[in-house]
Amino acid sequence: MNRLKYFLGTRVGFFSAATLLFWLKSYIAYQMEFALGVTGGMQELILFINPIATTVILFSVALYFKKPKTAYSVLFVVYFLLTLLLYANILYYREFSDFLTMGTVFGAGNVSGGLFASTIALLRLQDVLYWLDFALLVWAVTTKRIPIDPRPMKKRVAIAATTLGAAVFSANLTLAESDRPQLLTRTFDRNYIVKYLGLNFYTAYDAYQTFQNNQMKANAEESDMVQVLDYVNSHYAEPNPDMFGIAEGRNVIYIELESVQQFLIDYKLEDENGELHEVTPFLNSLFHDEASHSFENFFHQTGQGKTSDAEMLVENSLYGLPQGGAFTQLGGENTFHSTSKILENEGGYTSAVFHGNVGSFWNRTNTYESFGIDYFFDAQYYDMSDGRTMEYGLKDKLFYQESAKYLEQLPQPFYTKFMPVTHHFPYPLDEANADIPAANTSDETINNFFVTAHYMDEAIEEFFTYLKESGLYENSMIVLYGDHYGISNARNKTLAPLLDKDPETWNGYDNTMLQRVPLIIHIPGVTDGQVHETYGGQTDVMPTILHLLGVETKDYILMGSDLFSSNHAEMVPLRNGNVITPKYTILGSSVYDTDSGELLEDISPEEEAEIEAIREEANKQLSASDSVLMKDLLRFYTPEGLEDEKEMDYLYSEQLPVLQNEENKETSLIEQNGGQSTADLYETNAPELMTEEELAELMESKHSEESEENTDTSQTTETDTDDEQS
Ligand code: GP9
Ligand code: MN
Repeated sequence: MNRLKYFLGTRVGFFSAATLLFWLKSYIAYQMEFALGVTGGMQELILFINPIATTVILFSVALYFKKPKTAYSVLFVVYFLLTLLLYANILYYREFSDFLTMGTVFGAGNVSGGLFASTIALLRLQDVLYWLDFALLVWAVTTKRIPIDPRPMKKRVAIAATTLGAAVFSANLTLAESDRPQLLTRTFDRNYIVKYLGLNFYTAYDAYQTFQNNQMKANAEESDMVQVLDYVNSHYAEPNPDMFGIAEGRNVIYIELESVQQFLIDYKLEDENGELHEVTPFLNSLFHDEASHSFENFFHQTGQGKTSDAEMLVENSLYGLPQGGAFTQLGGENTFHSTSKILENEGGYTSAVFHGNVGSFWNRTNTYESFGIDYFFDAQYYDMSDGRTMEYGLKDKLFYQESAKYLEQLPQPFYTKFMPVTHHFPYPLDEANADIPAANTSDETINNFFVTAHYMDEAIEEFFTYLKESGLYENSMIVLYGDHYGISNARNKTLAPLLDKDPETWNGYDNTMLQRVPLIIHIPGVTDGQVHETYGGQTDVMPTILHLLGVETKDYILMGSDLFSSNHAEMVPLRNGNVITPKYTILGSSVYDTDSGELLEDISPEEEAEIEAIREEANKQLSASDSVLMKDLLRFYTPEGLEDEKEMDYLYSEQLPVLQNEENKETSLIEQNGGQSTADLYETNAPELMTEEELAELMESKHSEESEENTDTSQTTETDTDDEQS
């Protein structure tokens, strides 16, 4: 005991103890918090030793300081910063199953608003343990339980410690390279870097890569565009003559289905009494409507940019970046050939986005300007007062309702996008708005997911009713798409039983299949709509929609192709490099049969060649897209349709006066309506707009429904109806 105390009282001793503590803490976090996919003894060993090298190197910095107090303080600062890095990654990983990148961190200033609320939901009591060691060390030293070693440190001891760290690192790297060749040169998965070389190394490497990206843009040349053009031309799919132009001249209304996955379509949630609740009845009816072309094998292709990646994919047919958000990293600076610009130039469209959250979120204000979006109605245009908002912004029913007064002002034809936010992690909903019971799993996020999805569905139905009442409906094409998963992979095993799947056998294939999101192209008046089995992804939306509007796409730099074209390639690359075709689901080196979900083990040489060709094609597409964005290549290429592009001269504030001055303002709904607003045609049952008595009545009826459900289900509902009426 005395010996230990003596040892800890020396600088080397204290330094070693700190290293040991931080090493163990990192290892515990690896095991408890991250799904690193460790297989085999070698990987286990590498994982165990990988925190040592960087910890020793970084802590050794403290040893170079001669003054005792400074040396200990520097050690504490380094210890604190590394703990902060670890803990921030733990929180981020809990929701995103991924590590922080420079992109996400530096984008964080822009991604303000709701993130704070989400973070709170990710905190756990046991997290105190991640800070306990640090607190203990500081306490021991400040209370002199461990004395500060006053003897000056020899420089060669410090050098020896750094060298030791470096030696351990090269051993670590050698082991890693032998297990996973070209670890650092290939496009990798962030999980791999952490698994093999640790979180600290990963962070430094990521910073280095970010720096390189910046260099890349500076060095790009016009000739880089030639390669991209070659790929795009080879990939182009002619429009289907039966579909080309069927929606020509119509208004376009996009509705982003926040966090909606395809499994919600037609899903019925069973409550405790065995009663079934249709979660999204309106979307279901729309999905199967004769006026809808719907896609059941449609995948999101987003990366870390989530909703904003989906916007990039759908409106520019370009992928988000391999790391970070494209909106936040380059949305403000790059040149884009977006759908809004093309439609403005080729069809005289006015474009607008409606979103009940701050415009700085995902750097939207700047990015939309680059996209040439004429109007952006963000939080400043809505009543965001207490009780009307949730984590990420205005509640859906209020959002659509309040949007009507802006929508009717837009000159037609317009190209618009509505982005509701209520159905977003962590899916909190006030009782007054909850119309179906929550699911009953061990995970609150999953349970409430269904409740907010139902609310989102009701809100969309109300919006449709308004579109019909106001007369906008008949002359519009309404496109609904899921932006990305709402239940993260980390939660899927808990979700599995609700999908009649076995959590025990749940694997990467199952996770991938859950990346399906709905795509519904609703064209009022069409009667031969159907549910298409065609495989596609978000890159395919832009060429599909432009062709429906009668706009040729040959000259545009699009990564996807028209879903209705007979030449459409049914190959869906995901952002992480995995690929799905109707035949194969290729996840890294594992290949599954897409239909049966079976892992293919005896692959013939012919099949191998076929699979390799798919991989290559997907890679080509992703790198073509990456080079367009990272090198900002569209600045070197102006397609014919975009020659007379207009410059925007204002930034989304004071938009109403600008709207009043539009040259073609007589085409707006309100003008067509003789200056009479249609906003009061909007009907909503949003509880936030009820009188106190109405609200009390609503709550009472909810409670009586609940208690009825919990007691005898055979009771008639007549008494309840009476109660409602009284
Ligand atoms: C917030 C909304 C949500 O404005 O777009 O973004 P997400 O977290 O889903 O990317
Ligand atoms: Mn989203």
